[in-house]
Amino acid sequence: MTLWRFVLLWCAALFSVPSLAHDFRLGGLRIDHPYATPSEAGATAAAVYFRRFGNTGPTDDRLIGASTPVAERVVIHQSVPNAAGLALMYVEPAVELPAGASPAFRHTDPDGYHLMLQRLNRPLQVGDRFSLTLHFERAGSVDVVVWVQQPRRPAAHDHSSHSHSPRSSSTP
Ligand SMILES: [Cu+2]
Repeated sequence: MTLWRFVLLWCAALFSVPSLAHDFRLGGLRIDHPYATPSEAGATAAAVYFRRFGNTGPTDDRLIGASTPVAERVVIHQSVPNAAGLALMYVEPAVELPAGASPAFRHTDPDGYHLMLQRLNRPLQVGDRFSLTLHFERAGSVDVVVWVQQPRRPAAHDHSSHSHSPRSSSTP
């Protein structure tokens, strides 16, 4: 191997591999690249997403909650687009994770889930990282690290005027 080629490979390893993504496992549960969008000025809420969130194991499970030091409360939200194309948010008690399932959890999924951080202790800025503990009914809990990023594509739903409607009181 020439020195030049060695240097090129070394640079590629240094700049391309780390820091593009991160992922976590708990048994058969896979949590790929937890990320949050930066909080808007004055906002007290922010949303956490996952690039991929799935159950690759043989046992059904459910995500039943989460907690983080950066917010007072974390709730599970599902957005459901209505006929007018507006995403309505619903609070869900859990995310079902039957064996083999990988529910939509990206910010671009119009009908996906996200974790809503409520009453933030501090604003979330691009480049921040914070810990989040996910609680599963069977597998127990796992700590993940959430990266705060400005996504290239906007979120499928807007959190600046976020209402937390229970599913039973959805507007027609
Ligand atoms: Cu939400």
